[in-house]
Amino acid sequence: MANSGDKTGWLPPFKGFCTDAIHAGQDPEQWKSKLVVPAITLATTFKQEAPGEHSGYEYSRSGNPTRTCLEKCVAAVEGGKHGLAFSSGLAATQTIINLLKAGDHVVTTDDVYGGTNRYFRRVASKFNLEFSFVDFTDLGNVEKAIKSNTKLLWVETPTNPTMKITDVRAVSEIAHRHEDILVVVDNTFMSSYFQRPLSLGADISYHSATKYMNGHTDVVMGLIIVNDDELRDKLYFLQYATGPTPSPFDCYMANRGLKTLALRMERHQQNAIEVAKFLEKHPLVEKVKYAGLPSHPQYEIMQKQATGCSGMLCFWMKGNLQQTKKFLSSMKIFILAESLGGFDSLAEHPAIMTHASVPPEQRAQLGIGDNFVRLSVGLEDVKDLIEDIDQALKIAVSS
Ligand code: P1T
Repeated sequence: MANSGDKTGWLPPFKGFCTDAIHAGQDPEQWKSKLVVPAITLATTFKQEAPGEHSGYEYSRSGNPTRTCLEKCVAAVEGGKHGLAFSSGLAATQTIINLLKAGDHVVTTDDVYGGTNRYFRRVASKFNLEFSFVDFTDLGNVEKAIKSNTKLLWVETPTNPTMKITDVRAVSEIAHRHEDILVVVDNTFMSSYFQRPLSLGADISYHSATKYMNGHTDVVMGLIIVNDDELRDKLYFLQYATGPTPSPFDCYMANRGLKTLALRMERHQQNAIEVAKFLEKHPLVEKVKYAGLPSHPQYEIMQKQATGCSGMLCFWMKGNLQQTKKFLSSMKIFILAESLGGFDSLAEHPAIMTHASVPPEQRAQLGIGDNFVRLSVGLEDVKDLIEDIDQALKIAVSS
């Protein structure tokens, strides 16, 4: 992934992943006082020498030095040209959807994050945008769903919460047979470390950086990475014109989180494999889905397009709603909470929590039922995590 060298300092250098995560966009020479870590630039506005003559920064909605450091670093670790940071994942979603116009059609993975589903169905559709929710594991469904007004394919892979995998190369190839269909990949569950959708043919890579990219359960943020200059300019214009920008403090925190992304992801994966294998053998567990194990139905695709797998997994308990609730509230290390991708292990009940807004019939079709649990395996000692799950399962079934 070589690049010819960029004199403006905007393009990332594309060195090794950890080198980029630590150095891209962070050059001390950009600061008068040669700062080794970026300043948190709180100023909302910047002095101009004469009207229209400025340092490159005018007003913090249109650009902020701390945000620039993060955006350069994000572009580098994702192997892309341009990064854009937003005040939440959904703010980034909204900005992408704002590329469209009334009458346009979007084909989306059926099993997307509940908030994405809600935004598509209950907000964006009010503006006469049309959404088709289809199962992308069957490429025939994608081909069939494309119509003359289709302008965007929204791919979440792995999906939240049932961990379905989409073949990003194949879907991009189908979309790009049409002149004007963009492919967006929600890369939240994988992070830039394990999956780089732009290199697989997607047009836009997207993250809820609230999760792995920041990784410390203390920032809500969205990220978009693109290679195409024109697309970057359109997204930047929408960001500037509608205002969903992150605070300089959050940019500082997310930029700092990226420094350890590789180390964190390796450990998330290592722990999750152990937890998934333990659950697979557990007599109180009906089924486990972890995309890094051969038992996953799309394991082969995962092997082709990703270099590893994160800490996300889901399973179906042998039990009813009461027992599943009991399991979740009996854990002592896993915290019962929404969100994922932080250092701390979290567990949740998607049907009641993150995916409550998905229509019940769609939830039932996807398998998001009473006994369905999602885990975000964190960075603790895996032995403790396994013991925690085991004791909670035993309490639950005896309740
Ligand atoms: O929460 P926010 O930063 O706005 O990101 C939305 C979002 C987008 N895409 C995926 C795959 C997500 O998982 C999320 C947020 N998800 C949760 C809060 C959750 O617990 O699943």
